[in-house]
Amino acid sequence: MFDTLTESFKSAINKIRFHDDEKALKKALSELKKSLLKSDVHHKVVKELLSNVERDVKKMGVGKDNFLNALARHLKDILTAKGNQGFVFASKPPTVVLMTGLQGSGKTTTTGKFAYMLKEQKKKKVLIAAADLQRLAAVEQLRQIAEQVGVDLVADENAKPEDIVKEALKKAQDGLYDVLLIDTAGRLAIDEELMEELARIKKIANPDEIFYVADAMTGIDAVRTAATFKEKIGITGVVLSKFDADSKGGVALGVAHQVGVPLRFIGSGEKMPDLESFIPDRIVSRLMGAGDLETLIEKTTAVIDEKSAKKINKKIKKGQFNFNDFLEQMEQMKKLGSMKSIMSMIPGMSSIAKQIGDIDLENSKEMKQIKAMISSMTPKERENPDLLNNSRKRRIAKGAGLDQVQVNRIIKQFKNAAKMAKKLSGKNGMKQMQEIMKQMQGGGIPPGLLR
Ligand SMILES: Nc1nc2c(ncn2[C@@H]2O[C@H](COP(=O)(O)OP(=O)(O)O)[C@@H](O)[C@H]2O)c(=O)[nH]1
Ligand SMILES: [Mg+2]
Repeated sequence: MFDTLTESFKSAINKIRFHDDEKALKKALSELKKSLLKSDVHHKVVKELLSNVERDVKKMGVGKDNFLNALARHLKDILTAKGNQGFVFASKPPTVVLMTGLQGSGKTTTTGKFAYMLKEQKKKKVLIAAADLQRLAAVEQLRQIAEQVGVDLVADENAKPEDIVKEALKKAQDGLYDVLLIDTAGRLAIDEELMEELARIKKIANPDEIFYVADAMTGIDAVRTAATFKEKIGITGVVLSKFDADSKGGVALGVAHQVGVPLRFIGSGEKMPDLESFIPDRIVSRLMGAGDLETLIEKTTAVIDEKSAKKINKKIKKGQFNFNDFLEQMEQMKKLGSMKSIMSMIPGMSSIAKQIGDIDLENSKEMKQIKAMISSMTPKERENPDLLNNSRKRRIAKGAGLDQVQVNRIIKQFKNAAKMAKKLSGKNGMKQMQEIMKQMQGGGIPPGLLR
């Protein structure tokens, strides 16, 4: 998610040794400054961050630990604004959330992502209200999203937004919903009419949270419009959408400090699982190359149930991992979001995440081939990969529309992966894994250091 920034932090950190002189510090700071500015972090934010770091390090003595600690501390300060972090539930349900933003910023998509996260990870009962009645297509879009996620929707193309909100509030209360998400209309630019409609809806809904969805691709404009919404409507959080398309990432670093409202979530793709909470502590850890295992664990425990994970583990250990297990694992992986975002949360893996780009588990050519191959197998063959002799492979290749070389290659890869997994699941497996990571990290920071 912050590939470029993480790289430049690492490089600056490596300029400082355990005990060093002020010249080394100057060099590291100037390198940081250059790359932060290049990443579109606002120049005032950069200046404040770096002068704070410089002051503290000089006070404590130039050295790697002092530099790391000062950088981590002041980064966290910059990323933090007064207000809630992550998704916060009202003390009395339903928690009412108003989604605001300009047209095309990603309000409707983000509404769906919230519903997905709340339902899948937090096991909450969610209701969505379609209060965008500017365009008929908007209601239909939300209807499809609600259906896809599997949550209830209040919508009526012929009603007024205010009436929809009233109806939704009543339904949320009567139906004992945990959360009500209200999707509103946006316009191409900020105007009186938009603000008046939002003010009316706000008055009726009396929301616990007002999120402003800003398009990360609009760069500095995202910050400016968020500030205007804060002033005119009063927002409690910012969501930066389309962060996957913004390779620089600096807006995310400056927005909380500049607007004075916490950045709460980041949208990292078009699909429903592509939403990440922005928790300053964790982001600092990630920026400094130490990964974000907490978020990863949160995501995986919500999606992967413990029982089946244990079952799979046992099979792997015994060398019995088969094609059915593989398909099941792939289904679960899909729920975690994009491969790139998962990788970037693992300590030391951020640079690799950058290299692998985005593997689309559903649509990549390889995945399609593997799925076609498995679906051409008999149940017995799926259970026992060792059954696959040449005549069976020929039959499978024909059924899947692949040639035999492709089938052989996939089976070989599968067997290698199963072998590797078996090795890693053994007694010294964790140690081996850590060794591999340490080598890949190449001078990075041990994850524990920042806490
Ligand atoms: N790549 C990417 N696209 C997004 C993201 N969020 C929204 N979009 C796309 O942006 C476009 C506008 O989104 P929409 O939710 O309809 O915006 P709205 O007008 O504010 O409701 C759609 O094509 C979405 O698929 C994101 O995080 N990443
Ligand atoms: Mg919309």
